[in-house]
Amino acid sequence: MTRFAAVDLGASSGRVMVWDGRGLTEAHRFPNGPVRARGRLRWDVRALYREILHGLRRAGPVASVGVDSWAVDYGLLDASGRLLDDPVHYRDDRTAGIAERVAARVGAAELYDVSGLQVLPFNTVYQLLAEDRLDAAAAMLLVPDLIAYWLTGEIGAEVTNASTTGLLDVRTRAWASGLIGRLGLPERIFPPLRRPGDPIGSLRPETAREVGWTSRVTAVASHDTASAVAAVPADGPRFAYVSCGTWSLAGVELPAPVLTEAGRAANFTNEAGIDGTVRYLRNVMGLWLLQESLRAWPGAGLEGLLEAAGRERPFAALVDPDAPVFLPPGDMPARIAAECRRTGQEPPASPPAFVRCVLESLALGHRRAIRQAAALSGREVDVVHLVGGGSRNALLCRLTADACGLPVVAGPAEATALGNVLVQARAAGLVSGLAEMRALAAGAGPLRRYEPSGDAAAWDAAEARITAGSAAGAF
Ligand code: ADP
Ligand code: LRH
Repeated sequence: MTRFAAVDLGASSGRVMVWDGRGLTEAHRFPNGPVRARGRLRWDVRALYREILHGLRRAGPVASVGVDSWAVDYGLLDASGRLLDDPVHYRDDRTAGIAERVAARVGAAELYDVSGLQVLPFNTVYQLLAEDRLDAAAAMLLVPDLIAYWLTGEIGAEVTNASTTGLLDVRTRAWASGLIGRLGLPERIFPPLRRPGDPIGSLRPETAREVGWTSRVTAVASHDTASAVAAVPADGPRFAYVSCGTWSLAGVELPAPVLTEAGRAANFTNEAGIDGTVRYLRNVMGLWLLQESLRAWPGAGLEGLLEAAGRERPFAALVDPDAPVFLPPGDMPARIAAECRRTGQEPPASPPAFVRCVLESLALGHRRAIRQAAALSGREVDVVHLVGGGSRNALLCRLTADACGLPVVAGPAEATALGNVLVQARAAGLVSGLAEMRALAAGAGPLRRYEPSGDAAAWDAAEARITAGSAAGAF
């Protein structure tokens, strides 16, 4: 049996998973999160690399390894290939005001026409413009490309993740040299592009010695969301997805980008998927709202809180989950309470009430993004596939089905790692194409179906409350 390993770095945990042709097993899981160092919020990428090597050692020999992670963040290498500093975390505030300055200089419509990307304050393009080490940089490597470089010694930029930089041409999927030049960014730092399935190289001899075996490393859809969408267990085109972890990425899969003014105004993104597909989606703030609330309640268990939240009064308090005030780390319950007060609502009075507020607000965020994606693209949607860690949250799945008025199929929870290994299996000639990948994903673990059962008028009224309250502006 040919085995493949996925290195999958999420914002809340990293894991090394092994595919044996039928299912995935976890070789190693380790926590991840922001660290403060040298005046910035950063990722401890060297510690992550040590965990990855440990995971690969535990995984045992495989035919190939693939690496994916969250998008947009990068490390800079100097001319000798050394990392200049730990990557800055996308929740750091160094990009405050930069998107507005760029829009004033280049024009927001023109930027969108080139890259098709939604404006998020942390897009790589804005981070690079806030960078103080560019002069010393020979290469900019997005996080999975940096890990692949350390594993193999080979430099490149995988295209699905490159599409989140704001500097990739959405039509040609090549670096947007004209835009890069106009923004005064050095062309030399953008490495040659590679596509999912391309060979990257073999483990460096010293890496192979450390893990105890050797293998090739294959480019996968290295943007975690692209891998997750590749493993959505859909059996036709009429589906929406929510890739639900730290973020909820909610939208549809299309054969070509939608670059309309209406899509830009709604801040929809056209990110690159595998096989030329387009992930037409919006970022919804996701389970970050819950993760960060949990940090404020030491000792509270997730399972008990979710159970209690299920018994809380519906629609007692709602917030716009995408309010920029929720983006940075910090006291999340206090910020939710402040948003409730600002919009004339009584703040939740207990942790379960906060959790109820977060999950209903998120379900409404999913509804808004999915309905807008369908309307803006013309794609009809019969079912919502909710994948990622959030698919283990039965209350959130039920609320999402009720809010959308559509069935939700929940799972796989490890869709990202599945998409990662299945691209490798396809590159090895063991899997035929996207349809077979999706069939394998559907068979790889239990899926749960939630039929919409809620009161549609109550959800319409809840949405109107959020829309009325979002005067502060959402992404
Ligand atoms: P990321 O890749 O962004 O780190 P994951 O896809 O791993 O995120 O999802 C992590 C989230 O999944 C957690 O924040 C948590 O809310 C949710 N989750 C994980 N396990 C469970 C569970 N057993 N029950 C409910 N929610 C869960
Ligand atoms: C999800 C994700 C998302 C990006 C964000 C930075 O993990 O990759 O698609 O917008 O992280």
